[in-house]
Amino acid sequence: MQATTLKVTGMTCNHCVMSVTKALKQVPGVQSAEVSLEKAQAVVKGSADAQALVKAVEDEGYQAALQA
Ligand SMILES: [Cu+2]
Repeated sequence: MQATTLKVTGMTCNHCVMSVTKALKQVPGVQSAEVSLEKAQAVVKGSADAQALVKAVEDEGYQAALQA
C-alpha cells in the first residue's frame, strides 16, 4: 500500500489533529491517516491522490505540503 507523508502546519492542539485526521479520512481512497502534532506531519495510507490530500487539509484551515 502506498503511503504519503504530508507536512502539516497550523495545528496547535489535539482538536486540530482530530480535524485534520477527519478531513484526510474523507478523501476517496484513504485507508488510514495518522496525524502527529509533535512532528507536524500526517502519514496517509491508501490510494488517494496526493494533491487531494493537500487540498483537504487546506480546506480545513491548515497548511499542507508533500514530503518526500
Ligand atoms: Cu487545535
